[in-house]
Amino acid sequence: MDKFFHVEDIGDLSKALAEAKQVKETPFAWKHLGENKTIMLVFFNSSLRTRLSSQKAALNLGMNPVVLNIGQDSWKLETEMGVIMDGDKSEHLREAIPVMTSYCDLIGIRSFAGLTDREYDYNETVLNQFIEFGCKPVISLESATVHPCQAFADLITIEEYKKTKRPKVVMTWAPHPKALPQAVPNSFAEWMNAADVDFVIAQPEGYELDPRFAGNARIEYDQMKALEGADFVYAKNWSCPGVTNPADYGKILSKDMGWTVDAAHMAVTNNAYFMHCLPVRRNMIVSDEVIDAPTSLVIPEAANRVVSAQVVMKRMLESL
Ligand code: AN0
Ligand code: CP
Repeated sequence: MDKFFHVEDIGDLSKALAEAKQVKETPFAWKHLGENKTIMLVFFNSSLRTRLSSQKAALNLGMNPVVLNIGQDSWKLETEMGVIMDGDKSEHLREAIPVMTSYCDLIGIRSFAGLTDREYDYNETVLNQFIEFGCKPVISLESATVHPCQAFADLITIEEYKKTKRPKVVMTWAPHPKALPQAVPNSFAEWMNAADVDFVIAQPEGYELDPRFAGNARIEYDQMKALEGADFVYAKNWSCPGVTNPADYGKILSKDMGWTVDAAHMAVTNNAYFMHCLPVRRNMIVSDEVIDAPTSLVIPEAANRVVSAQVVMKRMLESL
């Protein structure tokens, strides 16, 4: 395994879930694998869970994690090719990438979408430079369009808590004061489409995800109707993906607080579990009552980030 961006990179999902279960039960059983190996975790943006869970996963495998916060600990990096570097950026990714990969065996990158240029973001311009100019296996720790470590942890959580063989999983858009990337909903949709679940996306009009990720998922514009009989409610805000109107890419089209997941929304479900990747804005995305209820899975979901990261790193170490 030399990259982890999309669901197909992990191969057979039932095998991956069985491996996740083993890793969770015996996290230190592969401590020899990472001996004298280093993973570089490069952050262009803030993180709590990804930063900590990736370090913990690496340590469980006996590997040394090295974390770099670009622009804070390092020089500010230029990411565009062909520009005259007369601004505040002292170094180009073209040099920084091969330098960083010369110091490690695996590399993970967090680099959010800029949300201004759809083509630049959807071509994964920054992440792909790590493939082109680096020479080590690359993990997306949320890049412009995907957050696969999150989606894998979400699937592990659903597998652990599901009460029926094929649960109904509803991903619902919810309001947020700032424009957020589409990486989390893109990956969640991609992974749910590949998993054995009944998957529905509830969203206001204009928020249609890129077809590469939405696939054949059922889209419902009436949130209450979508939530009826749901076993899992996965809330997330995302900005306009610009599918129907490219000029709206990255914009906020709605702040409708009627979409905040509250007790009235949960009442029409099949006593559903509530999920969110975190960080979450309380009483914007979800009411206190719902996130504090015993049916809220946000903490076990975050804890499973160690498991998903460890399976991915383990597979990469095994194929070095
Ligand atoms: C980011 C996002 O929505 O992509 C990170 C989520 C894991 N969220 C925020 O910036 C609040
Ligand atoms: N869910 C998630 O990736 O959280 P962080 O942004 O804190 O890493």
